[in-house]
Amino acid sequence: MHGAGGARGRVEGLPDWDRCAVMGVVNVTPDSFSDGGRWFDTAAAVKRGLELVAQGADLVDVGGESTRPGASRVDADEELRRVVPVVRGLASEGVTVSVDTMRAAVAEQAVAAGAVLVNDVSGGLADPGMIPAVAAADVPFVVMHWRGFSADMNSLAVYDDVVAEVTAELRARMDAVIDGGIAPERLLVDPGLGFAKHAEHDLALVAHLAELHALGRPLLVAASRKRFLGRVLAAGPAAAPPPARERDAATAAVSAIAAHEGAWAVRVHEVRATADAVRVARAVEGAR
Ligand code: PMM
Repeated sequence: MHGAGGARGRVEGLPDWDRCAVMGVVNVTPDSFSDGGRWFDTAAAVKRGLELVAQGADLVDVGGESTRPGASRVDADEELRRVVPVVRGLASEGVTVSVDTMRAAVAEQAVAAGAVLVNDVSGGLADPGMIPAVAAADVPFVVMHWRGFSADMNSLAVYDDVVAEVTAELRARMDAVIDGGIAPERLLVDPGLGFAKHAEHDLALVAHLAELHALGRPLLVAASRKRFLGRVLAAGPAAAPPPARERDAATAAVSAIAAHEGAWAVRVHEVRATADAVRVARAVEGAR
């Protein structure tokens, strides 16, 4: 029941898929670095979410604010307008929906509309109302490693030992979130690839995913189309990276690694190849 690196674990309040789960991404934003603009409309976003499920997504993560490095923040009303109808539309079709937001009000309304998981890239740091809101709603919560908003996260990418520091900072956030009233059984942890991290930091974290199992909670890994994959795929250190849309095969490679290392879920924009990758990892695990 586990990969090479340790237990996948269970999250109270979410289904158990007996393999690494696939979280498909629907960004309802005009500016997301990887798929922005294409789904910036409720009906199109719901259709996209259903397509991802048909391709093998186990859950769909709906977000209305770009966290691309350098991005400025969207206002709360606009985020609500983008996210809530899409959550409602997908939940009403029976989809397991998570909401990707740093705002308590968005989390609350998304849960009321049917979301069953709150994915806050700031781990509750961006909005002091978030932890009480999630505790009151009694839904699972993603604690992601985060050091600051997108506008200044590149300057925060300073580490002596990225794996040790991310683990320690995640542990501190978990403690704070549990002190704030969210049940430990409802927590997921996420190393936050690309958030206040350069390519070498992201690669080190992927290389040492199993060490994050020391945190004792299921692991979510979101490498999809990120800059570090662009760097890996570029022809040389000075060469331009391929555009985000050309990083899906590389994303699926990370999905296989993460599943093999016991990740609970991988979060991806294009589901098909990752759905295969997690099934291969499961079959290999079964053959041990
Ligand atoms: N990355 C992005 C958005 N949401 N959520 C979690 N839990 N972990 C991540 O690494 C993460 C996230 C940014 O990527 P996108 O703009 O491509 O969705």
